Amino acid sequence: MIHIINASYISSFPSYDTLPSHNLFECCFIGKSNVGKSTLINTLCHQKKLAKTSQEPGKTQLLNLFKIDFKTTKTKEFFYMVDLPGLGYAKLSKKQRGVMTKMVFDYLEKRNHLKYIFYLADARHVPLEDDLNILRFLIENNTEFGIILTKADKLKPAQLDLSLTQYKNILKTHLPYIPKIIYTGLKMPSQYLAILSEIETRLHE
Ligand SMILES: Nc1nc2c(ncn2[C@@H]2O[C@H](COP(=O)(O)OP(=O)(O)OP(=O)(O)O)[C@@H](O)[C@H]2O)c(=O)[nH]1
Ligand SMILES: [Mg+2]
Repeated sequence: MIHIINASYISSFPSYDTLPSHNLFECCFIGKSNVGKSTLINTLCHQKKLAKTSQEPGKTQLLNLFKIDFKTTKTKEFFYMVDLPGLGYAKLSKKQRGVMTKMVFDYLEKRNHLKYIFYLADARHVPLEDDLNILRFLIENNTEFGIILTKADKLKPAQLDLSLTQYKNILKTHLPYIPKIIYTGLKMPSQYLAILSEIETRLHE
């Protein structure tokens, strides 16, 4: 298993083609505003303020690049994570929303360095048509991706089971296959290991 030993913020970029070039693994976190993308990056990296979070949706507005130092039993290496603005943040003007949506989708579609996408959604809600459209886009775009259902700590175990089943059932009827699903929540360390394991299997592909 990989261990993240350090993580640093590199910079924020306004478009996919202004991000620096590299030849390492890069993954990103997408999803609607406020689902917990920035919080997840901080938890994975054991830092409270690496990626900026907020109770107010719409905190992340640019493509934020982080360098992640990790070690295995044999080596020390690094890869990159990108924190993305939330999709469909209602309080922005239509024009601003359009700019941000284009920034995110251009990044997903055109960033050659991007090797894996984590699609985050709130474990308390079933996927809606807009979620399904994004998932269909990811499938059509041929990028490898997985789903992370966040805020599972807000559900009782039986409710979480039910939510997961309902989520999968809806995907089954609307998508050609069910992607890998991991749930996370505060104080659920094994789930974070499952995410690192997804990253680890793809680091050197
Ligand atoms: N209980 C609980 N709260 C969470 C979890 N993940 C995130 N939150 C809270 O949800 C709020 C939003 O978290 P962010 O990480 O800022 O969400 P985001 O997806 O980055 O939001 P944008 O940058 O606006 O797109 C914060 O108040 C977090 O503390 C979780 O797993 N459990
Ligand atoms: Mg954020």
